[in-house]
Amino acid sequence: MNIKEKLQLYLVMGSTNCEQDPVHVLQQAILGGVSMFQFREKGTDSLQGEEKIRLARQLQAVCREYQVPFIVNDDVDLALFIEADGIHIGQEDEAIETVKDKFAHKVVGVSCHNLDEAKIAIRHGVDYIGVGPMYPTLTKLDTRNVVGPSLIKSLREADLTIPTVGIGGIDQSNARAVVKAGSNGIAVISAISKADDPKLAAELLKTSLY
Ligand code: TZP
Ligand code: MG
Repeated sequence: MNIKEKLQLYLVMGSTNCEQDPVHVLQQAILGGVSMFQFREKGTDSLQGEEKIRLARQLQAVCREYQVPFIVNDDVDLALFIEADGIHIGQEDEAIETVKDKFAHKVVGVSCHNLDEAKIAIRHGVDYIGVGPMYPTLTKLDTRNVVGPSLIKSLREADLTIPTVGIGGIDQSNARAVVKAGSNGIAVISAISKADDPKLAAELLKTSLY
């Protein structure tokens, strides 16, 4: 898998982010150019237990149909149980070492908010890092301070070549700045999940990158 290419347009989403059926949103988004997907089922009213597993499997099936990598956020047990293509963890989640062991031949991504976190993630051999928030966002309430595209620029200036995706408040108007700073792509939630036409939203985001 060429992870740098897959990171170009990374959709992150769970049921609570959607105003339409998540399966429909994902399918349309992939038709519009989404190249990687992360199932992130979080927040009040998020699905639990069997319902969460059922939705995960439905979304995974869509990803398989279009050969889009299906990554699970945080939930190591779910990712292993349904044999996801990988796992994405934050700094407060399970330790990178143990996650790397459990996902030896799968994709492991880690959220980083500064150079030191990025260096540690790289030392542990992660496949990619998510860097953010790029811009203010209302989608995740417990975000760190906005770091902006300049953190990605600093990372590249420090010769960190790890596949990198920016996240947080990214839309058509600011996506290009993230890639220009040296990111391999953008990760979005609301810019696609809340769009009336997720296919068009994905197309416009993709064309806004270069
Ligand atoms: N991590 C940092 S910001 C963020 C996450 C999950 C939320 C991104 O959502 P949006 O709607 O693309 O700003
Ligand atoms: Mg997390």
